[in-house]
Parts: sequence; structure tokens; C-alpha cells
Amino acid sequence: MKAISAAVLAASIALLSTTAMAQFAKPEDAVKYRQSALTVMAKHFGRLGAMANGKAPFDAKQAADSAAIVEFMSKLPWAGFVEGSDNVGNTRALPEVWSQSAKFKEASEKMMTEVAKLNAAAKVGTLDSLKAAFGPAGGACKNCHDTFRAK
Ligand code: ASC
Repeated sequence: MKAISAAVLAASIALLSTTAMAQFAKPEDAVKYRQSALTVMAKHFGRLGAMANGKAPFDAKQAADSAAIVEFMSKLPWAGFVEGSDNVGNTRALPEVWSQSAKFKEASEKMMTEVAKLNAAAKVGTLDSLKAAFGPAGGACKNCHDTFRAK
């Protein structure tokens, strides 16, 4: 029974698009959702950065675990950028998120592509491999922030 429920749950989650899951009672909830996903992602991205930049000892298992989390979390924030959730609470999302939505989508997709590569690179298990993929991934984060996030 438990196994069946778990399988049904997994299948349901797989079937739901991020859009369908993006049901927020109020705009503040959408802001909280996207910020939470980005916070978890940034925490693990930061750990990878510390290793890539020699500020923390390289640990292949930790790097692989963090990179997998980063890749997974990278898919989530976008559903939280719902219309009407600019200027809400403590968001730094700029109006350009909505006024230049195609460009925003492109930047988000670039980031997801780069962190997927970062995850693949971390699985190789060497510091060199991590380093090579970390720069482009960080660049993709920054690229989006430059246009779409207030300083
Ligand atoms: C981080 C973090 C970001 C990105 C960005 C890369 O660790 O929190 O937002 O890297 O600064 O340029």
C-alpha cells in the first residue's frame, strides 16, 4: 500500500508541469517559493564555489551531492515568477522579468543548461572537472542577475 502510494505520488509529480504546480494563494507566497528555491540553490552553489576556488578542501562526494541539488533546484524558481509578484515583500525581481519575459526565459534556460553541465562535471569526481564547469555556471547566474535583479 505504502509502495503504491509512493508510486502514485511520484507519477503525479512527474505529470504536473511546473505551471500547473504554480498555484499560489497570494503573490507573497510566490515570492517566498522562488526565494526559497534560489536560497537552497545558492547555498550549495556557494559550497561548490569554495571548493572550485580553493577556499575549501575538495571533497568529491560533497561536490557531487551539492551539484545534484543545484541542478534540481534550478528548475523550481521560475514557477514563482507569477504576474503581479513584482514589488511584493522584499523581492529584488525587476519589472524586466515580466516586460522582457522571453529574454528572462532564455536566461533561465541558459542557467539550467550550465548547472546541468556542472552536475555532470561534478560526477566525474575531480577538482579540475568541477573548476572547468563552475565558471560558466556562475556566469549564467550573474547574466540573469545583471538584467533582472535589483542590486
Ligand atoms: C553564488 C550566488 C549567486 C551566484 C552569482 C554568480 O554563489 O549566490 O547568486 O553565485 O553570484 O555570479
